[in-house]
Amino acid sequence: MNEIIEAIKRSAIRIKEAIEFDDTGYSENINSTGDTQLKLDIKSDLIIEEEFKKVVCIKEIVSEEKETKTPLHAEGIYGVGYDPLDGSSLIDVNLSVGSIFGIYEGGYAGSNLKVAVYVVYGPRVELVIAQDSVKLYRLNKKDEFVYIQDIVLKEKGKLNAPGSTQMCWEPKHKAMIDAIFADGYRLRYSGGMVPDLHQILLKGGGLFSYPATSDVPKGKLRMIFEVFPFAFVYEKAGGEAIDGHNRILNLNPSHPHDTTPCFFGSHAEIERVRKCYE
Ligand code: FDP
Repeated sequence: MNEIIEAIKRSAIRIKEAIEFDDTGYSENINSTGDTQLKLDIKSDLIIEEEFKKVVCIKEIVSEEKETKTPLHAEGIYGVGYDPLDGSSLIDVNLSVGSIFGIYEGGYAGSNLKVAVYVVYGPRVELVIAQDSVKLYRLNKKDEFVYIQDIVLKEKGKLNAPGSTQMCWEPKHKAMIDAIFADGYRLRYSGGMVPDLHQILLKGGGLFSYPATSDVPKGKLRMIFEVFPFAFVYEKAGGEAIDGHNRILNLNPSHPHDTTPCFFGSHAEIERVRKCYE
């Protein structure tokens, strides 16, 4: 497992350099979700694949940027699902973006997730590893990730990050979001799930939601690459992640790119979601 984490660190340092200095333009390619890929999406995906190829315990990888799984080492035991550069369309306006990794053993169900890792490329580069606990590291001048602190959510937070297009929300969802704001929560939403979820984790708690809507009835965010890893992080930090009804980590996708509605937060906010959706 340590070898996988070291490969993620090497990838993060290379992706950080690409974000800082490479062309931010679009390529000619369209990925399996239908998004036109940025040159940086393709480069980040290649960097990660190159680094993971050196790690023999990885059996296969599945990237948000590719339609199908890529076998790596027949003797390997882990499958890694990853989003190489989440929120990449925010790079041209110089907002934070991230990479997300889920390390699975025995298939890509939420219950098979062993470790989740994400990297935030912001004013600083930070790495978060969730195993038994959730640990925050920061890149120093010598290209080392230095331990900063454990991340633990409070019982109730103050931030609200409501995703998707409001005109497509169900009335009950709108009523819940309005009620949360009426209770004094502050809006924090950049449009990049990595920095938005990271902010809630570091500021002690709150709610991030990406619900089922009239335009995306099964939600937008992908289980294997985005939702399961963050559900794992939130649970290990003492919070919760549900799809409105069920625990996210009990879900089992039938296709690598399956999506789900999702709600991440501390206990108090997730309890509100349960009451709204029950
Ligand atoms: P993006 O499409 O820009 O890559 O992964 C999808 C994602 O970003 C998340 O990072 C983000 O939370 C979400 O989409 C934002 O979607 P909305 O603009 O629909 O709220």
